[in-house]
Amino acid sequence: MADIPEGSVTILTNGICREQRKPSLRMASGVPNYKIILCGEYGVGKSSIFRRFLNNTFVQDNSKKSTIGLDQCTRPFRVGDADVKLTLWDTGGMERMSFIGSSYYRGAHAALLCYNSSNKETFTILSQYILDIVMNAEGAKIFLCGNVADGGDGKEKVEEADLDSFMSECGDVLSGVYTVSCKDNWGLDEMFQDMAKVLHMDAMSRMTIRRDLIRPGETPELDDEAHGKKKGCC
Ligand SMILES: Nc1nc2c(ncn2[C@@H]2O[C@H](COP(=O)(O)OP(=O)(O)OP(=O)(O)O)[C@@H](O)[C@H]2O)c(=O)[nH]1
Ligand SMILES: [Mg+2]
Repeated sequence: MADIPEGSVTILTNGICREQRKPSLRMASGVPNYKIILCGEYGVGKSSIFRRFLNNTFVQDNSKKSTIGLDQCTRPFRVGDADVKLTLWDTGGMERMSFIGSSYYRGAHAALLCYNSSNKETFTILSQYILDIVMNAEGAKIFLCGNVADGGDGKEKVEEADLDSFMSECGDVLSGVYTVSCKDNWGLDEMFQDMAKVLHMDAMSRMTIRRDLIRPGETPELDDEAHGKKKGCC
């Protein structure tokens, strides 16, 4: 294999080996790039959200094929008068505990925690995922996304009262709560745009706080430690 640049990770995607830079956030020399990982139970629509982000498509795939390996895609966004990028990472539930898992969580600025609003089982397990994120992606912001707002053909639906009670227990650790439908292409653009805004505003306020600590001539860089301190969990 060719020399891997410093700070890169090697990813296996469906058997294909490829290299990529470890995400870091350079504020002075380039456009800030925020890494967001998709989390949540099998079949909640993580890859469907990824596809909407990638090329605005939807696949009604009933073959129950789980995502294997990792995938990632970067898109530009505008926040106020600043250019920023979001890089969305997708993996299947089965990869979470494998060796791939650590690359997935490493350097994440945020996790988009997804559930299927027409399948309550995917909702009741959310606190376990929050714990996972807090343990493995220290400092990452957590955004909650209820997919399948079109109703789907699921089992027991997630009611407004379920969400209210979850929010009263775990609301403090969430930086945003969204409802979307990948099928109807509803709520997704607004969600990505809002996440870009929240992440960038947060990074900017951290930059202001850290400005006094940066010596002249140094490039300010927000790295893993700079995302913030470990949050508590519900
Ligand atoms: N009705 C409806 N179906 C959806 C929606 N989003 C995804 N689906 C369907 O839900 C199924 C699972 O979607 P995926 O995107 O593969 O789910 P996943 O979370 O990536 O699953 P894993 O890779 O196994 O973890 C597919 O059949 C999708 O077509 C939605 O908004 N509405
Ligand atoms: Mg998937």
